[in-house]
Amino acid sequence: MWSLGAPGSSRCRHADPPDQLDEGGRYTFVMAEEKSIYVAGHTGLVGSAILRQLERRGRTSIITASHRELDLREQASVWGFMEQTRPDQVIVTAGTVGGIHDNRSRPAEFLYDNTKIHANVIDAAHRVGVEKLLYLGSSCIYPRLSPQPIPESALLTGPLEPTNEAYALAKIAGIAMCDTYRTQYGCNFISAMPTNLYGPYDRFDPEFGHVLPALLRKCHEAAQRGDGVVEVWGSGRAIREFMHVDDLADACLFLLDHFDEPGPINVGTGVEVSIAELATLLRDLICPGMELRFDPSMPDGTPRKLLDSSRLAALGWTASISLSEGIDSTYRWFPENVAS
Ligand code: GFB
Repeated sequence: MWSLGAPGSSRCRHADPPDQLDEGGRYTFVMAEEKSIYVAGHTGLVGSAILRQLERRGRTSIITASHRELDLREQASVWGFMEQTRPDQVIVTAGTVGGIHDNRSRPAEFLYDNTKIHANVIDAAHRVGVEKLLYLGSSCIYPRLSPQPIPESALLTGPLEPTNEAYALAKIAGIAMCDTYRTQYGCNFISAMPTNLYGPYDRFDPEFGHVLPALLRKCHEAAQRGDGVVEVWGSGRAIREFMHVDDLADACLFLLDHFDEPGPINVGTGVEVSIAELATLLRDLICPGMELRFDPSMPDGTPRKLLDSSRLAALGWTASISLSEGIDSTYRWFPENVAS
């Protein structure tokens, strides 16, 4: 069955604390109906971080469904689920995701799964009258050679990066769905474009994960083996901007409250590093002294990808977790939760 509420609780409403006196000098309670929220993709890197943020803020009316309970690619199942649960708000984090090698190995699945999931969830949200929906895209929606930092206005102004074109096309279709449902039906559906993410519940897979979790694992295994070499793909010159997923989750809840416009809004840190610098940071923390060996037969992907997040900053939100802090806490989380 679907899960309606925080673990162990049923879907519930809560009251604000006493905040005024009645005529007889007694406190009265102003009942504030808590909005229910469906987090699509709650077991993944982003979805699980959003659940943690919601719970931290005392939200209890949280709706989730595991992949086994609900295949979001199945339209009828998604309609049935939305009819039954009728959330007030939805955050769409679900999808087929992976690093550069996974993207170029399974482009058909990346395009098919993601277009179906996004279309089904967004359309069903409209049908049951969801008040607010936040759709999460990716910085790879922008053209390969965008101006840096990349403004939201760069969307659809040039060719995409070939290694993640299928994923980017699905994500662009998701943004267009939010915008067309807003135009035609008046839905308050918004889209946020996060930069490269990392943190707990990432995919720490050396072959199919994104660079940060993949290299973290490779460094960890090199330290355990003690053989002295960590393989780094590409030239090491590609430049990326990394954000800890807890910062992204905080930004998502901020946007739910403060952003109501069409088109994407960027969510980045403004700080960029080369892949060689990232590999060095990880090596020095996890397996100091070991050799980083670059493999130029693997692709670099987009040469540089730094988001212009000034619109978000103007609304009042900026990231707070530095890359070294974020890597440190992720590596403290990793051994108990993944490596074992
Ligand atoms: O994170 P990543 O896989 O994806 O790779 P993108 C980033 C850079 O790290 C590339 C290099 O230049 C890789 O060649 N790299 C070095 C490695 N060593 C490794 C390694 O061991 N594993 C991996 N994966 N990379 C993604 C898209 O692009 O961006 C996704 O593929 C998504 O779809 C995400 O949009 C935001 O940053 O190139």
